[in-house]
Amino acid sequence: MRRFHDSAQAAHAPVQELHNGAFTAYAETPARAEAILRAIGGAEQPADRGESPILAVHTPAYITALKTIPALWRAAGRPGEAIPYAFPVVGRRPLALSRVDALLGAHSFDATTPITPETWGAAYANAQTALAATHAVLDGERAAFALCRPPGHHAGADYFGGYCHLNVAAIAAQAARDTGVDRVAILDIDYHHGNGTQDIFWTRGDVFYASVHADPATDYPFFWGHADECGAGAGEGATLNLPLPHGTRAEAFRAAQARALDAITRFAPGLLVVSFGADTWEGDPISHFALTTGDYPVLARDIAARGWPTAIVMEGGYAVDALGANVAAFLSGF
Ligand code: SP5
Ligand code: ZN
Repeated sequence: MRRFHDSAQAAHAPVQELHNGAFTAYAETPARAEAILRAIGGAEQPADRGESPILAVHTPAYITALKTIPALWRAAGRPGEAIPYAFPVVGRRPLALSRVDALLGAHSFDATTPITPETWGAAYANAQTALAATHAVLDGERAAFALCRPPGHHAGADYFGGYCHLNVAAIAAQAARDTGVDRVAILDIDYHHGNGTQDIFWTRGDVFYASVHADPATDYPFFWGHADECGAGAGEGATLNLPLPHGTRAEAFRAAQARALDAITRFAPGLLVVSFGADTWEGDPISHFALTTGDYPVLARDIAARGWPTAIVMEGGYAVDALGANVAAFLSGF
């Protein structure tokens, strides 16, 4: 399988995150990608397809914010990484404020995702990696892997959060649409619900979003991913959420994934994007499912058996010592 990664993605490397009321070591590290790269035996450098496929998903104001926040943060006299702390809760007027803290809050939904001077460049390279895998599939590969890092599925059209800045799965899906694929499906099997992906395609009937994830009643991102969220307008019925409880093992996860695949089969996509997170693994330090390394080829074979051209983008997975083996196991199923 062709696989893609750009070493420029490693430049985004925050040192700390706000977690349970205190700062702890940042879980989403460049070492994650290094471990995966070792296990899969390297990757191709992606071509540079420019900003337009990114702007097909994200708003210009948001992209400008990602680029300018680090300098504004410095200009405000702050050391270290830019971290939002005040948010315009639902229903506030959309004020065009320029104070860096207002800009941070207006373009994020949590305080766990620091912005550094290197973030934009790394996020840009990350998007190119997702696009490279997508175009490989559009050009005839049966499946291709984008070693994305940072992850993407928590990022919306105009907001970051959950370690994500650019929604690589959405950028991949939109690129396929813009290349003439009529219907694209996204299967999200990261431990967490992909709130950003859901939001981006919420009112669209041309991109189906199905997610198997930890119940947001107990788990981040809490405010999205409940079973009754099905899309709206032209997108009604094109979002499917399958929340599962702590302790979920392979049998229940596989059954939920089969439900998602059955719904995607009815949708009949021309291309599938898989948001793959290995944070469903039993030893993940921030998650509570119980999949084993040996379960990943089984899940992957169930997906591959449906026969859709498939672009796989990397999302979460924080047990760095096991991450390479888990990703290699999943890819082996294709
Ligand atoms: C893509 C993805 O998997 N994002 C996950 C975001 C989860 N954020 C909430 C949990 C934060 C846990 N932080 C642990 C810090 C350890 N030092
Ligand atoms: Zn996750």
